[in-house]
Amino acid sequence: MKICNIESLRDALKVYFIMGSPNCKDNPSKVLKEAIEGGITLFQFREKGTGALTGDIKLALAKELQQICRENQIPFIINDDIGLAIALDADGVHIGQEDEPIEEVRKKIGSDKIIGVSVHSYAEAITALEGGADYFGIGPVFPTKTKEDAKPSNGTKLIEDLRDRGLTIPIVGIGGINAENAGSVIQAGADGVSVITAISHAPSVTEAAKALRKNVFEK
Ligand code: TZP
Ligand code: MG
Repeated sequence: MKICNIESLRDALKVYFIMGSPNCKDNPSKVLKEAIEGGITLFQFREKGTGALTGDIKLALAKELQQICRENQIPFIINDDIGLAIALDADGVHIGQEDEPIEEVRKKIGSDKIIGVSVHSYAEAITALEGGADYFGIGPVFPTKTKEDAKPSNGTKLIEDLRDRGLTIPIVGIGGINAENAGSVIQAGADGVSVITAISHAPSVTEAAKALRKNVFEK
């Protein structure tokens, strides 16, 4: 689904579901369909961690999940793997500080694609902004066990700081976010919340997505 302007991107980021096969207790396609039924607004394919698929099997899963997103008009973003994003004509990529510089990524994927960047400081935010980032991912807001090399959690401080300094770029919080604490992330100035386990490990994926959505939209 093509996102044409900053306000439609801001809306699409509200209930941002991230996963790959290592995060799923059930078949990833089933999990994604259930999450869509619960009202997620964007999906990021992040095939990382113990047991992550590679090569052709990763490609096949990415295609399958992208097709589900297409059928439901959900933007499909790929974590880190720029080559895969180009091969699949994904809607965008999400990169971290350890990935290729944003200027290089932009050259490769083109001006009409979304680039999200993980930032952990004001300085990183400015560099990403100058490089043409479309949105920031900020976290871990709360403690998380999902990302092996995650930095210590830092609450909503940086989100508030960037807003206080006048940055209007779309922002999503990440890390340990669930339906109970999502409202505080939005109140701090984020446009949306991105979650892995709060949805993928929930007893009911659909209900978890619904609860998250409710708390984001109510703030
Ligand atoms: N980046 C910072 S924290 C994190 C990532 C990818 C993991 C978020 O996972 P969860 O399960 O929602 O805490
Ligand atoms: Mg990365």
